[in-house]
Amino acid sequence: MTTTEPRTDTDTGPNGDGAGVIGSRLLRREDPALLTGEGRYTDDLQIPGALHMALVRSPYAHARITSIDTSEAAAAPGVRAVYTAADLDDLWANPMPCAWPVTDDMKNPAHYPLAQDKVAYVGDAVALVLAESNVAARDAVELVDVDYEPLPAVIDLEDALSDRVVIHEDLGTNTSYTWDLDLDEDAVQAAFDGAAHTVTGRFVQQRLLPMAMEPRAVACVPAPFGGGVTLYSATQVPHILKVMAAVTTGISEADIRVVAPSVGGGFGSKLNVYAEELLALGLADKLKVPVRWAEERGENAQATIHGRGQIQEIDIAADADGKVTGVRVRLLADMGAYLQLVTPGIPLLGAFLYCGVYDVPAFSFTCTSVFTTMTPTDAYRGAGRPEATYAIERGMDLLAKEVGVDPAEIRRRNYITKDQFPYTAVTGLEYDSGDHAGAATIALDLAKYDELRTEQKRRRDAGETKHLGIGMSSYFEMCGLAPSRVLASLKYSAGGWESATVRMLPTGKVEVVSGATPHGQGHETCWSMIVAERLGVSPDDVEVLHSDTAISPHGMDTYGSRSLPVGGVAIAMACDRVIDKAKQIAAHQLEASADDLQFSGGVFTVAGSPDKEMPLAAVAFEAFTAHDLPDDTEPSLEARVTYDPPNFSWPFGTHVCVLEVDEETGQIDVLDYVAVDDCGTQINPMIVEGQVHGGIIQGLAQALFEEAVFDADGNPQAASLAEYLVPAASDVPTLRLGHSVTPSPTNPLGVKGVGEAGTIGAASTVINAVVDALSHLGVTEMRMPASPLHVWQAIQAAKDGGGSDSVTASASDTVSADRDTQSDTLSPQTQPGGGS
Ligand code: MCN
Repeated sequence: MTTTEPRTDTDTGPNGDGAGVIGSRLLRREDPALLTGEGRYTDDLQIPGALHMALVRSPYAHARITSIDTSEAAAAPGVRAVYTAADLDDLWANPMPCAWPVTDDMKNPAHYPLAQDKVAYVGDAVALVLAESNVAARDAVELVDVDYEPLPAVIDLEDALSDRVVIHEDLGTNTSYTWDLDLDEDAVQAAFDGAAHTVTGRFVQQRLLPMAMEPRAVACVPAPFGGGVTLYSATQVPHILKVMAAVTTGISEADIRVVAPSVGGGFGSKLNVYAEELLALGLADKLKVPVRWAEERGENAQATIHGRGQIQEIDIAADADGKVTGVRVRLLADMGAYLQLVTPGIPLLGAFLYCGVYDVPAFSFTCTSVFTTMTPTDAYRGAGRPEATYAIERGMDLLAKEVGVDPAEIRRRNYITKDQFPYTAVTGLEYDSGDHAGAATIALDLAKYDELRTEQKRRRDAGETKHLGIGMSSYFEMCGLAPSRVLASLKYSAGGWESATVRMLPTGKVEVVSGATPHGQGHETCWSMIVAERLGVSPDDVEVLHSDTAISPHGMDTYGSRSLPVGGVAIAMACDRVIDKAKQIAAHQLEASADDLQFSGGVFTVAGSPDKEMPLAAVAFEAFTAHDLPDDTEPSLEARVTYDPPNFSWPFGTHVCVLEVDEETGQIDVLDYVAVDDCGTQINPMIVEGQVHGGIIQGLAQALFEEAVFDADGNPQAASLAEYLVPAASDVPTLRLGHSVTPSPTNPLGVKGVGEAGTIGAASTVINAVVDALSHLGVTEMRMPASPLHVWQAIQAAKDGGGSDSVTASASDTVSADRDTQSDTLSPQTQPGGGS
């Protein structure tokens, strides 16, 4: 099925008997509570007697701690205790976890929740206060007297690589690892030797601040009489957190219960194990008193992980027709000061996508990662894949220019064709299904591409100074983040499976326990729809339980757009097992052979005996009373499935952005944005569209607005929402969505994930449009964010004859913005759309 127009909300809903629920636009059952302020977030929990924790954070990017005097803070009103690292040695069985040692010789500095002798970024915690109120704790932080011996900051990746200043002296170097995709380098060399065309791009993925609506929060409550500790956290990963907290603190895993109450977004940043979680847990357990902490927005900017942070170099070789024959990629990745949970693995997640959606026969990839004196980086929506897509999609535009064909045409010549699927890529991964040319055609038609090119020419011929730019990108998402064996080959420490239990209750209602952990994605709605469709019940009769390790003990949580293609599929499989067992019970009750039973609309019927039928609800009641079950049948009707998928799933699509650039001011106006995404079978198209909307805005934000700027001393320059420009609704265009549906052949629902798709496609689409708008002026590159100042600088450089390459972002551009850049970043009114 292919739709060329955005869907409307008038599509049919569920028909009441289960069939047709999947694919309907059921309103999200989560929303009434969230929209009326009834969400129960960690910081909303009423916990009598809890002590409030506040952290003393380093104002230096790099310094030796020479002394800490806590006496004045300890004597302040309401303060119960002040601790430094030395006071808390006995809380830790191990340093903070990094679960992705990507190479055997990867360098990983010991990282403890409080810095011991040195600080390595602004915001690194050196001491903590426990007090009777949050205000008392935060006031007392000001009274802790820390003496530092400042050391030089390292904020430029190439400077870091040179080891001019070694941040973790015991490691002897700032390089954490070099990782290669071990492919046929000779084939790559041959491709470049024989190429009719080659292009090279050098791109900077600036650091971004994840800005969830709810900052992080944690509350730890010890049970009386030694019954363990409950750790409430605004986390995406309660199950992973539980294991890692046990490993770090040495508290028995059986004594830790982790609950993620309502979580106000995460975008990857809450896929982590943070110092504050471990400190609150360790102290609550030690002192036998509840301990809580809630992050302030400024702390969010400093102490929650940052996203992106890479310098990319990509070379593309092509034959005379522009058919790509080889791709070579070199990455320099910014780890920040320490390795957090999956920091080192993020560039690897992109490694497999630098050939994009194209049929590329030769590929090489190498990544070197370095420590810097900035906040650690880690997963941020897309995690490696938006970066990879950016490089290849900017590269394809460069190639189009080099070959002298339209950007849409160069892509058409290179797409993996529909009949090549399943397609084994040069990396060895198998792409399940796709129709890239089809998605591109829908997108270009929706955008009215040919008419836009005519209008662009008209403006140029007329000498107008508001230039029209048309950009496109095609992408793969690579989601699911499984199977476990592939993760093992990448040295990821965990598996890629997901767990689900489906339980029929005596009244015919259904209880589902999911290991996935929603934080805005609408899982409760979608899981109820899958169960309704499978079991023939109403979605309203399905209760979904999740995000509490006492209720859902098994799980791998939510990230990597995995919840549906892994967790949702596990639910469907568990439903099927419930039906299998129910069939035996129904056959017994109906005195028929199970082979003669059919199940449809929630009712078992006997072939050839129209009067014999038994609803699933009645079977559930029989399974509960157990008065008359077949021999050797256990009472109860439930099934648990742990599903480890055989492959990643490969959603894909094409985005088109149309914008106007004012040559005189550098101001950009986005006029139109079209996205065609294909995530296989859509469980709930309205939720899919919401995911795509949010994802696109995050990619567009990277392209036009956001940058975590640091000065030369490593001081963050954009640490609040007044300085860090998250786009407001008024800054973004209406998004026009189309879609195609190419089911995945590797799972019974035919689904692929969608949570990151929008972000993966958007930044390159927007920047391609900006460069396209200005290409006739000689602009060939544009650093992100394409703020009015950066755009204006690129135009001036091109006019001066230097080509815009002279203002192409370099490592130092990203991390040590000069005064002009800073003031640009700091002035909302200079931003596209006026900022907000
Ligand atoms: N869905 C569907 N049909 C499909 C694909 C997905 O109906 N073919 C639905 C799913 O059932 C689910 C939602 O779309 O309700 C997203 O599904 P999926 O792609 O499996 O992604 P996850 O649920 O695993 O969510 C993770 C993904 C990631 S990695 C980030 S980052 C992200 C995102 O989701 N962060 C988010 N979306 C977010 N949305 C909100 N509101 N907040 C965040 O922090």
